[in-house]
Amino acid sequence: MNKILVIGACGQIGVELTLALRKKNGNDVVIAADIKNEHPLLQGTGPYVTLDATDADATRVLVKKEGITEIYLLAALLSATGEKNPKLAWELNMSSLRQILDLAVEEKNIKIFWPSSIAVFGPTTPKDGTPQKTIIEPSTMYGITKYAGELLCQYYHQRFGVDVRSVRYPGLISWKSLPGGGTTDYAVEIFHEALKNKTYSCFLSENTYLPMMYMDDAIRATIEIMYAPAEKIRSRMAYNISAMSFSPKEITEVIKKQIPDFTISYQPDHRQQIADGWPKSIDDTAARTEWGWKPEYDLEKMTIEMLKNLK
Ligand code: VAH
Repeated sequence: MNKILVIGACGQIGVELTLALRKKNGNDVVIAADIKNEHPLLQGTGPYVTLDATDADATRVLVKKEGITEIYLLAALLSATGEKNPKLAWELNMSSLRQILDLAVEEKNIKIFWPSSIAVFGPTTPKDGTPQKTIIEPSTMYGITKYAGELLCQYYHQRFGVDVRSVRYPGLISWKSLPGGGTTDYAVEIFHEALKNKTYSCFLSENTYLPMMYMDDAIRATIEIMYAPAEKIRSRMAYNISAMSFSPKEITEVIKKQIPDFTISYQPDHRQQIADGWPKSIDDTAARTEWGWKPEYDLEKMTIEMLKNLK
């Protein structure tokens, strides 16, 4: 019998992943956990516990008491916040992962999902059609924790047989829950501002191309990789997954088809340098051939969904 724990359940991915896992498995077998107060969209949909992802003892007690068989570890500091507090980013992102992997060694029957990011790639990585295996020299603390985490996952799989699976999420766009502290967050803010004020001041320059994905695709990719037969998962670092790439200028043009008098201005800030170190587009052939990944949302379809739901 599956018993699932989502750590970081109140974040941008966590809220939607928790709801999707409850829909798939039943509400009561999915325990949502976060250090924050329960997100309004989760209230009344299933069990919730307050948990500090870096508290190894509390996590161990919860996992053993509940007989957890699957853990989704989403707690992390993202790229922009991580640059403001690199020490905390390393401690939170790495200690939370390390203790979950150690738990899986102790308990034997725990399957783990842990998100990596295209932030593992840095300024020396080829920017177009970035392959899964290439030059990987992250230039942000967040990217460093994600690459170190991928290597840790591969080590724990090879050395101890831990069944841990991971994908490199691109920038994620959602309407149910807000992102926090990311460099790609402009692509969420722009929709809110377009509807509220019909204008947006963008913190990235107009031709900053970045790989992006609608949250529904990201959640489906997460569930598909977790429920794929183990023999299909050939990489225990993380799979590139991709759906689209666009610039602030391009997304503005698509929004203007729905809101003709929307205008944008550009005031690049410290996040521009982070974005400039990331790929423009991603090659996700391995995910497509090994476990059947395929996106369903492009920029047009996502824009219609975002504006319809935010209205
Ligand atoms: C960030 N949204 O901006 C995250 C993501 C690829 C970007 O990892 O930090």
